[in-house]
Amino acid sequence: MKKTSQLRNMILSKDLEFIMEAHNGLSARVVEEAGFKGIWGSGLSISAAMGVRDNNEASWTQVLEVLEFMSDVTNIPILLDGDTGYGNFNNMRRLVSKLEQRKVAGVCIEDKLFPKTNSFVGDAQPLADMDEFCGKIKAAKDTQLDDDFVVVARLEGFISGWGLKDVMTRAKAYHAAGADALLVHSKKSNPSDIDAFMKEWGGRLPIVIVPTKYYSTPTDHFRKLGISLVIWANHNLRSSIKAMRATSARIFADESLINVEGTIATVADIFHLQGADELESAEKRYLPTSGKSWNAIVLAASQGEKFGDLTRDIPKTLLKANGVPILASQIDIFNRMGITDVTVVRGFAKEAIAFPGIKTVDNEDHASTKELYSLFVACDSIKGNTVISYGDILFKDHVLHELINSDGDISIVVDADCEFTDSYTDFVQNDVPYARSAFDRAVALKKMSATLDRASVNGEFIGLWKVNQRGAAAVKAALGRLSQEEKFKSLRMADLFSDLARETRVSVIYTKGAWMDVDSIVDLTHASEMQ
Ligand code: SPV
Ligand code: MG
Repeated sequence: MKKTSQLRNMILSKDLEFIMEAHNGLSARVVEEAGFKGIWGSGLSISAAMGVRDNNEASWTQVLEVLEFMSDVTNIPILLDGDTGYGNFNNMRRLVSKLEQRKVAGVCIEDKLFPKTNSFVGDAQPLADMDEFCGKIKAAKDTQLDDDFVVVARLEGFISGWGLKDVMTRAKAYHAAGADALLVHSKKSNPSDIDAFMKEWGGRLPIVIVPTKYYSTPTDHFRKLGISLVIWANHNLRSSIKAMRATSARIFADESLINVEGTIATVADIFHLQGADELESAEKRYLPTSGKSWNAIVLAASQGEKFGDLTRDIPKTLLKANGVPILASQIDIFNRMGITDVTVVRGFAKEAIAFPGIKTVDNEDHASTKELYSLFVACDSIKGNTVISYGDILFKDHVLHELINSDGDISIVVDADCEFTDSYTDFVQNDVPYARSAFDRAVALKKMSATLDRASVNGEFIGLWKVNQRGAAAVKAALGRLSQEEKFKSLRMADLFSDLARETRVSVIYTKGAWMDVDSIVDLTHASEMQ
């Protein structure tokens, strides 16, 4: 329901309703969370929170800015304490327009002079000319575009020491001018002004009160009088002053936080009030999949016997291309993409793999097993939104970017330009061959094997792939199945993918180049050139 309609309903309802003071976005959120159906945008509190006096020292546009924050972060209506309307009827018109634009549901104006003085300061404050004030009310009502916008006329007669007769005369005039409700203010410590007014008024318009000074009057008394709306006008501001003073004094005296930590709101509570949860879910919806929620597994257990002396003491993942260990390049590329949760499966010469910030899992059987078993030991790190890579490949940022932004529960990167060499290669057969014209077609893996018939080969798996949550579950289930097989320890990644491709869709992302398999001295030289 529109905020204006909510406020109008409250004012018109038969029940006694309550609104609570707020003075900024944060306190507005607190009021809404407490369960209140509306907010009083108190002039006293808003000015005090700015550190200035309640004498229109803050300009009306500065007040408007505060209101905009309050309105943006809440779903309940705000009734603004509009003081005297910040000028004459013309200023009032502009105020109403600006309030409506900011979804502020209503405004209360008081029959005093600009610049106003708070009702509890001094005695016998001069009142506005009655007819001039009626003009302001009419101007406000004529300006509002939304029929439900609420204009409350506030009677300061009792505050200024006038009697019931004069207050009543003005009340009738403001009613006739089109006010939606009247706020009858009193600074007595008992409700006698209000009692007298209500007796005579007889329910012609809804009545609003601010029982700051007659706070000990039981609320039921107001109910019985037929009051429509009670404003608790400044109690959040006052409570915050007391709490802040106590905290500041304690920390100042202690030169420590130890005695306050348990007595104040947690930082998590601040995040909650700021709506951090909403941002988190919006990020999931709107941000290109950032690495934040991703993790990576690098399968880096093998020695790489082919490299002879180069890998006598270190695993091949630590071979340097252009002076940088392959694994370091991979970690770097993951970090650049925002993926900081990186698990490296170590095996041969595991002590040599020690990079800051990485997690490690060890494949103790590295000498007699292949990369699939390394993945199996890292099973707990297959969480969903996980990138998995062989530890002996280099790839360009855009390849990883395309992979993590791709749809598909399980996606693998396949180079359509594969070579047929003596080295072990994960050849793939897909349902759609690579073609320039089919660049945005969805492609699925049919089979992966090192021994595919050449004619059916559509490319080579580069050793880089990803899973989302569903994909992770499918992979874990497949690993579970395969691990029952006797020859499990000798199975390869190709066996996993062929198994998966039978059960579920394995999406293929074609690339041409932009990666390198550092599998021979020759490749290593090329890798240096690629960097
Ligand atoms: C305010 O909250 O600013 C009010 C109410 O106008 S009172 O302070 O009681 O005047
Ligand atoms: Mg005020």
